Amino acid sequence: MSVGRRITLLAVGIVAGLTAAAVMILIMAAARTWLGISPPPEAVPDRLAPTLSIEKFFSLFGQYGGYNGLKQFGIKVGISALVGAGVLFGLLYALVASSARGKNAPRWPGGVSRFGAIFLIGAASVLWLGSMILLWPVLASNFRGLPPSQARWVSSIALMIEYALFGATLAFTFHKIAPDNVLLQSTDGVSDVNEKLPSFGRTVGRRAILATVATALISAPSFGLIRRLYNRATFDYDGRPYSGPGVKPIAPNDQFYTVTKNVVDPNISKRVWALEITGKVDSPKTYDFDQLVSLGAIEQETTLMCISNTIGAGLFSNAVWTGVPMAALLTASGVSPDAVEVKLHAADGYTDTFAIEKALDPTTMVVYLMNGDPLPERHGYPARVIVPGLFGEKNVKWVTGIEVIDYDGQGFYEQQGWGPSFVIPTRSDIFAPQWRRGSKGDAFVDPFNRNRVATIKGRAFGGNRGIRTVEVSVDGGESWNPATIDYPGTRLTWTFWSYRWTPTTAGDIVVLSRAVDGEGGAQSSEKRGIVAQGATGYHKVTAHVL
Ligand SMILES: Nc1nc2c(c(=O)[nH]1)N[C@H]1C(S)=C(S)[C@@H](COP(=O)(O)O)O[C@H]1N2
Ligand SMILES: [Mo]
Repeated sequence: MSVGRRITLLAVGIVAGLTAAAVMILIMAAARTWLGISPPPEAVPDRLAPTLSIEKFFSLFGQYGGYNGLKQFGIKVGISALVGAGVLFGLLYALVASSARGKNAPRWPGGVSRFGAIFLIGAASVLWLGSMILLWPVLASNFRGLPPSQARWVSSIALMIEYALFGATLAFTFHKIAPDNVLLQSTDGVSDVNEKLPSFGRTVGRRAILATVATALISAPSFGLIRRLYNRATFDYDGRPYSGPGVKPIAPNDQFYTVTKNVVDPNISKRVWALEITGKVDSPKTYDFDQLVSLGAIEQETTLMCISNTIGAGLFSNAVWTGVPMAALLTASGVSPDAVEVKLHAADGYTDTFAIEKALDPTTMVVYLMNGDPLPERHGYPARVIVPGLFGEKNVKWVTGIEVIDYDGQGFYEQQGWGPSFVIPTRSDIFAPQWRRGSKGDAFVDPFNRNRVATIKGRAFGGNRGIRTVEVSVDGGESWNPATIDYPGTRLTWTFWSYRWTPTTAGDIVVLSRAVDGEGGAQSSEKRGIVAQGATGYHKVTAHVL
């Protein structure tokens, strides 16, 4: 075969590969949009994220502009990889199909050479099996809310269909552009020398252009779907704090702090959503939404805080939740005496674990209302777990499964090395007047005036131990004065406090607070970062007194 023709056939392979990639991407985008099936560009990062160490995780944040930058990068790499796979398999297929065996093999419908087809079926099967093994833990996710046992099947079959369509489109397109009379022409060397084959380049060229146009047409709706998903992406609300002088004891739903691992959060359909109780129980059960609601409605005010909340920051909010105690669900299924923990599964593939004793505690709930309204999508619609006293990550949103396990399991973040304790240490901080975080620490924005009274306000939180007292120091921690409790909250919530201060000397003065929790435990003064068990230490804010 002449070099020119060989190159042309490779080019045909690339065109066919790109067409196949376009079809696969369209199917994946549609399956994600309407069926909530996570495509590999989303599933692979979800699978790998928990395997990173905390240090690696944070250094990647630094490299790619934070969690959001990293998420965007991951998706871009994923989509490029799909296109790259198109090019790679297109080239491989061109080599296989134009090899002596490929050309001489019997034909399948569409003129597909059996040898080529066997190659593609083999490659697709290997890729599918590889994907099943690699992605196994996240195949149980379904962003429309199918419970894990069903989601695993649906994800596996979807992957198989996606890969099969890719292979079929590739082979079909390749042979449409370079059909047998063209492909076989070059076997006898004679016609090769016999270079009166303007038709080869021209026919192939014309068909390749048609295939390229078809690829563009197939890609157009994918762009539309991907843009739609992108518009729902979490970039503008992941890591959103609730802080500043305006914070209220009960955070409005649309201002409650938000943290999510996802690029695009689940949009769950109540009709497909279900909650499975499985594992070490006598009788596994599945509840649909109405069945869950019919189990009862207990209201419980509870404060949530992210483990990544630095002292003074706002990944921290309080709401009134309504739902069912998890104990009711567990005892209805009969917990085995071997039970050690519950492992929670969510529609986004997120998992987390805590001790069975904690799961049976009457304050641990599966909730479906937040401040009286259905849970907002980003806070876990239609149902989430509330587990007072443990960091936010254990409060699994979009919950679809409660698995009782007889070992010490590790969830999404614990695998990275967070913990092992997720008990929220007692803390207190200042939210008013407005302060700003700078390189030299936190400082009030506006100066204070000597001999004029000012009100310092803050919050204190003792996990599920409540808050007994709060004290404020206006001399850098030398002496402490009791603060007034403005909103006591409950044992499961934060407390709001205030302190009226009349500065008497000019200069820079450090204001601090400290709390004692409801069990008499004093807030630790030891300065500790968020890694790996949450921050401790006093909140210090510098006041400039004129
Ligand atoms: N399914 C699921 N649940 C999740 C998360 C998640 O990414 N997926 N993030 C966790 C983390 S780290 C925190 S801090 C809280 C935040 O809950 P919020 O956004 O309702 O404030 O949800 C937790 N539950
Ligand atoms: Mo978190």
